[in-house]
Amino acid sequence: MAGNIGFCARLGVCAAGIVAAALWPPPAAVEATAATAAVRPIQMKNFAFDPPAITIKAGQTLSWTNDDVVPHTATADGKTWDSGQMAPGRSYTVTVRKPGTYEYTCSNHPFMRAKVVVTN
Ligand SMILES: [Cu+2]
Repeated sequence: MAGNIGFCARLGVCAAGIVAAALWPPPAAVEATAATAAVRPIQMKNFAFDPPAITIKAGQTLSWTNDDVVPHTATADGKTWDSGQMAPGRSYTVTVRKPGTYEYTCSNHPFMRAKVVVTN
């Protein structure tokens, strides 16, 4: 193995190559992990969105989860998306394909405001 490590150090990418080879063909769980990596979580907690501003790439998916004890919504200005009422524990996902800046709020609590920036 020592020889392998030296070889890897010279190549720089060898470790990843070995892992990829060991997992080929990839088990279903690995594919699921890769898919969920495109999902960016946003928490609704203590009457706030966390993070209050998030930057994603076009085509990524936002996933809000209500971790509060009252219903919230994730409602974009202009209704680009609207989760409707989300009871505690519920989630809502949106895949945003168009770059731009999207501000959104909770329609129950207008002081809850946050922003999504979608880049190419
Ligand atoms: Cu709310």
